[in-house]
Amino acid sequence: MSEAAAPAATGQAGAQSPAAGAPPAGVLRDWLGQMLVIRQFEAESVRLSLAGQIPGGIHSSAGQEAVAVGTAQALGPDDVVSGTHRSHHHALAKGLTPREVMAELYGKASGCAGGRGGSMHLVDARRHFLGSNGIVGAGLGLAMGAALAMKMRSQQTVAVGYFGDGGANTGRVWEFINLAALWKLPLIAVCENNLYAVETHISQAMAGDSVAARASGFGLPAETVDGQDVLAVHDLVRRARNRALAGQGPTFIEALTYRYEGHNVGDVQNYREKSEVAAWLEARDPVDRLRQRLAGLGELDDASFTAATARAEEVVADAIAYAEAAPWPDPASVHRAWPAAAGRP
Ligand SMILES: Cc1ncc(C[n+]2csc(CCOP(=O)(O)OP(=O)(O)O)c2C)c(N)n1
Ligand SMILES: [Mg+2]
Repeated sequence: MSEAAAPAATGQAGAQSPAAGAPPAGVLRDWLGQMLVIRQFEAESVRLSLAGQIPGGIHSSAGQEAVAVGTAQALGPDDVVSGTHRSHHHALAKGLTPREVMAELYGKASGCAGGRGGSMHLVDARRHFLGSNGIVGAGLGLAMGAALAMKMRSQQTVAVGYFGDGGANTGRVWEFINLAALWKLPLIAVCENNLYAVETHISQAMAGDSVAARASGFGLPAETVDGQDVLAVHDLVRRARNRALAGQGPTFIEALTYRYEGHNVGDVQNYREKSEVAAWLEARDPVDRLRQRLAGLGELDDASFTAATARAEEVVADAIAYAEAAPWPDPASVHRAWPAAAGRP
C-alpha cells in the first residue's frame, strides 16, 4: 500500500536555509495563516454540527490543509477547482471567504450557494470553484469536462479535480483519467490518499502498489507526494500546471495525507487506534511542519505563531457571527435552481 499506518517523521524541523526556488518567508507565513484558518474552521464546524447548529453532514478536512493550500497557491485565479464531499479546505484555499462558506454550512441566504447546498454543495462560479460533491469520484469528471472546454477554447488555464483513495477504487475515476490522457487535457488529478474510505483502511480495499502506480498505466505522469508538506505539493502542482499549459496534457498526483477527525461528524472511529491519529499529529502535522520550517529559517518565533493562531480564531469567530446573523433564503425563491449568490459560469 502507499503508506503504512504508522507515519515516519519527515518534517523539516531544524532546516537552516531556504530550499532553492522556495517561496519567500512572507509567502510561507501567508500559507501558514491559511492553514490555521482552515484548521480552526474545521474545529468549529465539527463543534457547531455536534451542537445542532449546522444541518446536514460535515466531513472535516483537518489534517489535509497542505494539499489544498499547496495546490491552490500554484494555480491562477481563472483555473478551475472541483472538489469532493470533504471540501471545506478546497473551497477556502480557492478563495471563498470563511463567511461565505460558514453561512452556506448554516443554510443561510448569504452562503456561497445561497443556502441551498450546505457542506457538500459549496460552489462559487465566479472564483471558478465548481463545488463540493456528494458523489464519490464525480468531481474529477466535472474538472475533466472543464479541462475539455479549456482545450476547445484554447484557454491558458487548467482544471484541478480532487478525489480520495476511495474514489480511486471507483471505475468512473479511471474513465476520466483515460479520456484526459487520450485527449491531452489540461487536467491535474489530485488524489488525497488519507488512508481511509469511511471505515475501510486502504490496505483492505486497494490492490497494487499505489494509486499513482495504477494511474501510470494510462500513460500520463503520475507522482506521489507528501501531502503534509505544503511546499512539496505546491512544487508538484506548479510543474503539472506548466506541463498542461504547454499542451502536454494531464498529470496525476497522489498526495499522501491523513484526516484527524472521523469520516463525518458522528463517526465513533472504532476502526482505528487513537495512537495512530496521535502519531500523525505528532510526526507529520502540516501546520506544525511549516511552522518548524519557518522557525528554522529564523522567520517565525513562538509569539508570532501564537498571534497567527489568534488571528485565525478571530476570522472564524467572525464567520460564525456572520452566519448566525444572516437571513434565511426566501422560500419564494425555492424554484430557482441557481441562486444569484453562486454566480454563473
Ligand atoms: C458513488 C458513491 N458511492 C458511495 C458513496 C458513499 N460514500 C461517501 S464518502 C465515501 C468514502 C470516500 O472515501 P475517499 O474517496 O477516500 O474520500 P475521504 O472520505 O477519505 O475524503 C463513500 C463510500 C457516495 N457518496 N457516492
Ligand atoms: Mg480517503
